[in-house]
Amino acid sequence: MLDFIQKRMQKSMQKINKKMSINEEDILEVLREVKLALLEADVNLEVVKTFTKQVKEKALDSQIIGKLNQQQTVLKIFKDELVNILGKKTCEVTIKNTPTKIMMVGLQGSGKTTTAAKLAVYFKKRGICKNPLLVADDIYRPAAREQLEQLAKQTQIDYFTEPENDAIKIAKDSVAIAQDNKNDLVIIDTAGRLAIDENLMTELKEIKRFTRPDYVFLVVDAMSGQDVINTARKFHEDLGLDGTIITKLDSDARGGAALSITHLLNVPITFIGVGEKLTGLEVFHPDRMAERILGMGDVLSLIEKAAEEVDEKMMKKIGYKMLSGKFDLNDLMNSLAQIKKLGKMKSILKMIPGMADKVNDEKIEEAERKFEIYTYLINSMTALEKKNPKLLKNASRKQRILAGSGRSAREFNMLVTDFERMAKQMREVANGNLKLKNGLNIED
Ligand SMILES: Nc1nc2c(ncn2[C@@H]2O[C@H](COP(=O)(O)OP(=O)(O)O)[C@@H](O)[C@H]2O)c(=O)[nH]1
Ligand SMILES: [Mg+2]
Repeated sequence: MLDFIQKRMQKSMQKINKKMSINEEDILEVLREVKLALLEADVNLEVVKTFTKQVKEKALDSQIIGKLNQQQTVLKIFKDELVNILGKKTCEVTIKNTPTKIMMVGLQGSGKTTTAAKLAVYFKKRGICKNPLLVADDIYRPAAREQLEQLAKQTQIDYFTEPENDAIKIAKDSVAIAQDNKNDLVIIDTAGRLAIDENLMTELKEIKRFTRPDYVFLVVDAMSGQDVINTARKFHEDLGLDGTIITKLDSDARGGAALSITHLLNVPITFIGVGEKLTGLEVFHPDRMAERILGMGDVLSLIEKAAEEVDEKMMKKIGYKMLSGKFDLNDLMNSLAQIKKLGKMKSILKMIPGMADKVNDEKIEEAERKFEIYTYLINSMTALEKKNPKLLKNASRKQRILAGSGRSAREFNMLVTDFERMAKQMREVANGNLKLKNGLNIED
């Protein structure tokens, strides 16, 4: 999601993180890059200007320059300002009336119908409502009503429409039906157009006047260009929006224009659509989104922990065994397993500033391949052989292991060579630099 902004932002942030101390010039340089990244992600110019101005003011504050933990402070300023742009508040939906009414509006194809069904599923699943009613009120497109009916059936959610082409009557009747039927939430899916037109707006205003919705949500496609801002402005002027829902954030859309609406119109993003399936809906959290974009947060601590374990604990132990001549085949497997572990986390690691270049695909693939082959071979060895690899020189032992593991003599030799090479390297280190041993600070 939002891959594009993410990559660019993280690259810029990385520069700050690499520096021992940050001066004014560094901040200005990163700010220039971030500005470009945001503009290329199609974030509205006015929004970008506000963002850079705020960050600049705060980051250039003499309080920061020359102080400890500058990186964190600067990163926090970027994050706070990003949160400001994405909207500090979210709009929480609660059942405040029976029934509570949500009106879905937006251009054609933005995802209204899908999102209406997603919302019903979401609220019901979390117990926010008990018995939602989906109302098909798009009377213009021939299959629009059937589309919602299908989704409602599929999810066993109540559904209402009328065959006559009177959108205002359908909306009005739906509220009465909901009262009779004890539906505590009514979600009205209205018609869209390719662009705004007055007839549509008049109809929507009438629907709003007769149904008095508790929430009017504008559904916006993340792939929209800058024109979506004017569209949203018109919807907001005519209908008074309570929130937007940005759909298709799972696509490679840059999303910047849709994300700019919040700041420009002061309308919060409530949910985001992240998939075609009905479970592809998430509550929008501005701070989490900002952290994700900047590459901060949970993932970072997870990686830090993993890297720590891989590098420090296990490697120290293996390193110690190597240095003291106790390194055996079990340790070889352990070190391969560590590299393999990194491979599994490759995709996460790549999201982190500074980590992408540390993950070497070829090395990981090689380790994965060897790990598999060596596992077969080592499993066919006796405990004594594993502890004392010299025994592998014995031809009858070799034949027994080959037969048992089903691996080739070439693979067997590769394992022995690998092991000897590592053991030799370690002996050299041990002889040439005994300080390292002390430096490892090992308690065994
Ligand atoms: N990938 C993806 N597709 C979506 C999402 N939301 C809606 N769509 C798709 O967008 C298309 C238009 O959706 P629809 O609900 O019919 O839009 P409407 O014309 O506004 O009612 C459909 O093919 C949906 O499956 C989303 O969050 N992610
Ligand atoms: Mg529709």
